[in-house]
Amino acid sequence: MTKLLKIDTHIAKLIKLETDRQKDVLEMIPSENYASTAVREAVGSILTNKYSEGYASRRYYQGNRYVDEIELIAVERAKKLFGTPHANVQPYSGSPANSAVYFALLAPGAKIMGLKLSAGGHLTHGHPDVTFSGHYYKTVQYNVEPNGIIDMNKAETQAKSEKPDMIVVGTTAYPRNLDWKRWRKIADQTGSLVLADISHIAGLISAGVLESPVPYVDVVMFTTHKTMRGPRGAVILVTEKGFKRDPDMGKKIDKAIFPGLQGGPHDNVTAGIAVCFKEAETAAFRNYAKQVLVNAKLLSDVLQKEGLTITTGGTDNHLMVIDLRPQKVIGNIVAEALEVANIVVNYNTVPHDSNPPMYPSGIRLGTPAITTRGMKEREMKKIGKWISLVIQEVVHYRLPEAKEERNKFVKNVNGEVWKNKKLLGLGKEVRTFARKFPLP
Ligand code: DSN
Repeated sequence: MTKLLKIDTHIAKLIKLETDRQKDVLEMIPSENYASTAVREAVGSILTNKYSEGYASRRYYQGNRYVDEIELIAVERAKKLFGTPHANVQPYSGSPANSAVYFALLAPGAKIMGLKLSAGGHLTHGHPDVTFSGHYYKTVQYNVEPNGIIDMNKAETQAKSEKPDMIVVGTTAYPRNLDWKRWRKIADQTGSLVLADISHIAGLISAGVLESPVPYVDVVMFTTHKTMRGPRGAVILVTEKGFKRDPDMGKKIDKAIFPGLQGGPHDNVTAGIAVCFKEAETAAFRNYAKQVLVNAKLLSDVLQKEGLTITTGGTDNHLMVIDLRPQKVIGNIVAEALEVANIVVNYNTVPHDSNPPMYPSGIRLGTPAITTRGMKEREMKKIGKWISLVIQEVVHYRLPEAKEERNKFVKNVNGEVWKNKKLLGLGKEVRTFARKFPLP
């Protein structure tokens, strides 16, 4: 970054500091990962200079002969990797991709049924209050049981009584497999379209270690920067089933992305997406995906042996949620204390959490990024013990009953944990350990 250092020293220095931070910590937010150097070279390339509104051979700008080829390669690789007849690689990210699917296939006011945010769904899956998906559509939300698992019989009863136009099957904090086949059966009885949001698990599905929804659903979308390990972006796929239901589904999705919602695609990102799909075709990536699952399962076993509660009692995928209600400490404080120890997670609601989302009772963590750095079973055992140690260190902090005291309480405790000698000492140990596993 020699030029950047000259032109804008401040930004260059901050990027350098962030690079060091990424090297120093165990990145365990399950939606984060490390893109390869090849992906980052594509994203940082001169393709950022180009405008190419439209689609290959149908652009509104001249000079797109190479961009056309790049986008077509990305589309063909997506189709091949997931086995679908149609792919759109232009969505800027997950929320725009979900918006486009709704705009393309639903009339305003249509009914969407999606998993509740607090149960591990996503805001755009029909949160009734704070997103477009709840404002411009009628929404009905399904929930998990107190054990954290979706009861498919209940989901079926709810769908039959609500008759949603679209069922969204997808999660951001759900550690169990999704029953694609059963959802299809339900949707066939209610006449609903099915959208699979596989943002978290796309890389694991493409590698064949988790079941693909493609044979069962109409549309699939995913972000490309999580387990897919590409740049920040998203893809929408239309399946054979989708085309059978509506032969124009592909065209409708494309039109909803451009000109419906977006302007010019980010061609540098499209190139990065093409590269990550090429990487995903390799045996090395398939081995990576297998190891992500092995690591997650082992880590959840170790944490449970340490006496911690994992929602649903374990994991089938790359993530887990620790329920801190038995310890009576909130996720915010544990997440901050873990950061002092150089372990980075996010605080999260647990199923049927009685605490508000600002002060939830859990933390969410996963293995995609640490597995990219080459960590395996031996390392999971160490990490599980460290996490448990950190929780023990902050277990005595109790959220005040009075709402007006809570914000100040969290601020004060967070200030205290950054002075905690034990946590700071552990932070040094974790940093030395993390540095042994280079970033791509
Ligand atoms: N922000 C993503 C996650 O962390 O799961 C979902 O969009």
